[in-house]
Amino acid sequence: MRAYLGTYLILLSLPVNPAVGREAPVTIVANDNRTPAGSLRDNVLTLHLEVRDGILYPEEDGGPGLPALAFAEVGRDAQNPGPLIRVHAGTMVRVSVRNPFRDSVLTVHGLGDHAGAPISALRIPGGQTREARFRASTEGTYFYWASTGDRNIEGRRWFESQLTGALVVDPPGARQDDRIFVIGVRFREGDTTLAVPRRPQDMMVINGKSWPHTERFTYDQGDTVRWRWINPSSSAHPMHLHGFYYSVASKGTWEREHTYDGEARPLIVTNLMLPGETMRVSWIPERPGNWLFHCHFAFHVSHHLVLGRSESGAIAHSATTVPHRMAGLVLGIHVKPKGVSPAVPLTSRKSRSIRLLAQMSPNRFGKLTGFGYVTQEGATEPKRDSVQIPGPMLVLKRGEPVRITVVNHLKETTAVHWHGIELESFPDGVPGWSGTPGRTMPPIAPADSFIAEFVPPRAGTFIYHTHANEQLQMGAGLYGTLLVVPADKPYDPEYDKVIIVGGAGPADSLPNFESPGLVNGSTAPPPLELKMGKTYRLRMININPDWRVIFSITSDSAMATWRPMAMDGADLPLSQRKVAPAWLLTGPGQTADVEFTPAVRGELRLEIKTMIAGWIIPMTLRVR
Ligand SMILES: [Cu+2]
Repeated sequence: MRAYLGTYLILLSLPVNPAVGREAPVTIVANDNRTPAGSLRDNVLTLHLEVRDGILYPEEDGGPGLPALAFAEVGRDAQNPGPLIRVHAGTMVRVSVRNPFRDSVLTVHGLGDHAGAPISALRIPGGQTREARFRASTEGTYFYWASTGDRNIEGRRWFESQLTGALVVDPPGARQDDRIFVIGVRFREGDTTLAVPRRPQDMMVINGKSWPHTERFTYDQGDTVRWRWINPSSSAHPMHLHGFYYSVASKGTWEREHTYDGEARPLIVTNLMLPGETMRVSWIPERPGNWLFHCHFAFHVSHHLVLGRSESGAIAHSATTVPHRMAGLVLGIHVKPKGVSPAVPLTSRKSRSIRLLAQMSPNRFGKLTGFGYVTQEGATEPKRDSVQIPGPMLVLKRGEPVRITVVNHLKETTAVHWHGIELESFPDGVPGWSGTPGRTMPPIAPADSFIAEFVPPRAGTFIYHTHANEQLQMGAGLYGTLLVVPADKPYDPEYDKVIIVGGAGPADSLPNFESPGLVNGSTAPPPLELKMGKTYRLRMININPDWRVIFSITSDSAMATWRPMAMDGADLPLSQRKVAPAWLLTGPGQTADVEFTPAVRGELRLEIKTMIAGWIIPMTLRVR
């Protein structure tokens, strides 16, 4: 690995003499995965691939560039993601791969049939070509990927991080009218010991492009949208859709796939895609306007991913200098009106009014400022530095119109997203984006306010949170529980127990740009008093900016059980409400309701901990 890296660095930093047999870096073009590579004759796909040194252009074509390796079809441009392999089931596939690097072995994974047996890797010595031959028997969403150093998917960092391409096997004769998205992540640490110090530069792309340069999609209201998503990157990504639920038809990896049929298909607004995972989804844009599909890790949609920053490397938060903007893993969607949106049955003609203030509280996290919401009751405004972290729980009634006035008492612009609520585009909360042509939601300026009006159509556990400068604002406390209850079943604190996990400070000011965790606003939440034999509804929310979080309940001797009831605010079908071990992995932007009935007196441990090494916050369940 070291020998290879050394060669590679020299290659990129010096003019290359063609006489040594290696070529200068080429332009790597973004691949929208619409055109299958290779040639198909007599049910045989023939494809010749090679790996090249190149430069990625995640923003404008010809804009700031980053060196990386990429796959190319011989005789064509190098692409990121690599050339698309897409065939109907039953097709014979012959793929050759050339390794141009004399001093390293290239290992290519995933070029094989997906019937269940492990796919053997293609090991290609330096300067040589090898061929994989297989019949693609099993339909699904897969990918191929390569390493020059026998690294696994999570171990591929910067130079070989984009050595990946989609491999899709369609049912025989099926239309290919869906779209395929490959997520790319390239991490590169800074190095201050170099003669010319290098700043850290991370890149995150969808089909080779970073927001706002990702492809824009226009759909007709009511049409079904079909997507395949592939995450061959070294990171997890909780992928969140604004305004609508999506249905997951399959989940898989580069090697195999699991399909869900009928009501077993998860209906969710966020799916946590782990490194190496794939999914096939569909959704119906029922309401017109502008919407987003994006990763819910704050860093993965942050200004850190904008290339070509100022020479000082300074990153500003204040609206008076460089305003925050999104970058990275964001897709923009326009839905054209076509007919009428389905109306929510009203349970009340009158709007409920809420006044929600976004405020700051100095020295809330050590010397760092906390941001938080507070509601105004009556005519007197709360004190300017009074905040609640998490924000006050907003309890709305299904079918009752609500009119929420958001007042900005911060020193920078903000906006509130009503996460999981099926609402109109304008109040959805993405500043400068939400809305329809001619009526776009503005950022809420300091001292200004914005009125969000909607009718929640579904009872469940939702979230409200800032959708501006999330690393700072959400990490520092601008999030809260949004509970929608049926008109005839009010919130019952004796039954409904909310466990909300948020950030513990502004991520940009913390080590690794990571905000640790708080559970119900605390690192040491008080015990929950429960009665033996009584059934409770635990409403678990992960709205931490950075961490995958596991919720579990254990006694001294064993893991407890619970009954899953809802995901992301949508009730599970009866067939899915089966008693299961009390263990749940969540990504930011996910909520889960379970019913829990303590069977014996004593103490149980509800543990909230990060999936990878990070932090643990236990909560005692005291059963009497
Ligand atoms: Cu992400």
